[in-house]
Amino acid sequence: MSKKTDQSTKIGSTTSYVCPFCFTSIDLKRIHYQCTNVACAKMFLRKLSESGGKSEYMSRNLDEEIDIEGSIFLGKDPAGPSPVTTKNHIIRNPSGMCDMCGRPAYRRLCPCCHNPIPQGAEEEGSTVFVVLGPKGVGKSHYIAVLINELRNSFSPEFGAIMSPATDKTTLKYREMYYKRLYEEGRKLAPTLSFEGSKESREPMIYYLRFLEGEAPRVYTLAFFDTAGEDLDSANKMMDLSLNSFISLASGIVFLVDPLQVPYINTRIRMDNKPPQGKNVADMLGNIATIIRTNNSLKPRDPIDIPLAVALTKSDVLMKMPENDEEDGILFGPSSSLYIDREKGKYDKTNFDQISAEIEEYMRRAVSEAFTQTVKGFRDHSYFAVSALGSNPAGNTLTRGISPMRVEDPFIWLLNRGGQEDRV
Ligand SMILES: Nc1nc2c(ncn2[C@@H]2O[C@H](COP(=O)(O)OP(=O)(O)OP(=O)(O)O)[C@@H](O)[C@H]2O)c(=O)[nH]1
Ligand SMILES: [Mg+2]
Ligand SMILES: [Zn+2]
Ligand SMILES: [Zn+2]
Repeated sequence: MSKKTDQSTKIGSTTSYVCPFCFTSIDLKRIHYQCTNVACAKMFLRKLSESGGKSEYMSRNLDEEIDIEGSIFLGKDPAGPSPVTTKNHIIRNPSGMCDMCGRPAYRRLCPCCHNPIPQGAEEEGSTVFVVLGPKGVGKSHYIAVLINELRNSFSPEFGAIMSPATDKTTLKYREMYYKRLYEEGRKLAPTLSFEGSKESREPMIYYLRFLEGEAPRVYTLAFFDTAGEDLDSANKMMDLSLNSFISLASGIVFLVDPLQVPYINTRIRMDNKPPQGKNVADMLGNIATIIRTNNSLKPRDPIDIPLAVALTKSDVLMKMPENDEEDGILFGPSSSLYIDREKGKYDKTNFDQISAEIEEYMRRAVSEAFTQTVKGFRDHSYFAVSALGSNPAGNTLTRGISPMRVEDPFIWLLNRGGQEDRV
């Protein structure tokens, strides 16, 4: 798992690093720093006021300087009433020496958004996973449940520890996902469009530390939840600058909702059936076009970003058929989905078996055009997951949350790049 794909080797090599917060590819030799000595911000502000006049860094508080880059990143006016401020002096000099106390500063910041750059960025780069798919496919529930599973089930299984990178991630996950789903037992609301909420642009970032082996490895994982309507057309994705994070991703999870697929929708018998959705081949085609444009590839060139295609809500496909028509779209008892993966390792055989079955299923039920578009991604695999484990009736999750195989695409993505059996 320590080896990256071609794509991420390029972006995670010794001097360039993709900031998982703002998706800028930055040169690690030209970054900003922050001094942990709180006397330095005070000294900086005192010097500014002694030299007379007003400075763009002076806030209302005498011990806090204005973080101009951080303010702009969060859509706040640095000269306005509520800019982002900090008690820790920011050093915009790539030497990393504090211009106040003269000592080296160890806290490294992205020069664009002033979020932290972790230790190990040189070696491991950042691993940005984006979860994409049309409206209502189940992206938010999948991300919410995946994070919980990775922390509480995957990590102990694989000898890892997953921790949030910043307090904002802790807060965002808790307030926007965990509380509602796991404490209140309610479904999540549809995600707001990027257009409206700039704060939603920030992904949730976690550090995943593998403790076993000769050298501990640390991965920076960014989970990015998009609103389905923002992915409707290539133009819209460009307008909202979604193209940069998609094109710089180390892995894409593309979700397909079986209930929105016309062939399945018309045959399945169930309550609370959602309406049929748009053509998923078109949406994945748009994503492929955006990546090729952004990464200067020709229209038929293979894409190097690994693609995991996952069928969501598979709980609804794992019931007893009520008639022959249903029988043709459900996963019977001989399905490979019922075979457990071997724990604590990358079970390639199990994943290959599932991938072959789901690919054939999608070719039949979705379209040949879809499986062809998937082939445009050099490294791809198919999965079937369920975040909730059952179909919710109404807004409350009366049957609780019992996820199925949510971690599979993630285990596969972590094992891209040639070295198998790493997690
Ligand atoms: N049966 C079943 N239904 C699910 C599952 N996950 C989500 N759903 C249903 O699908 C609906 C949409 O899920 P979301 O996670 O909000 O979908 P989304 O892709 O984030 O949608 P947007 O944010 O609007 O783009 C939910 O309200 C649930 O009713 C699952 O694992 N099983
Ligand atoms: Mg959502
Ligand atoms: Zn940044
Ligand atoms: Zn200092």
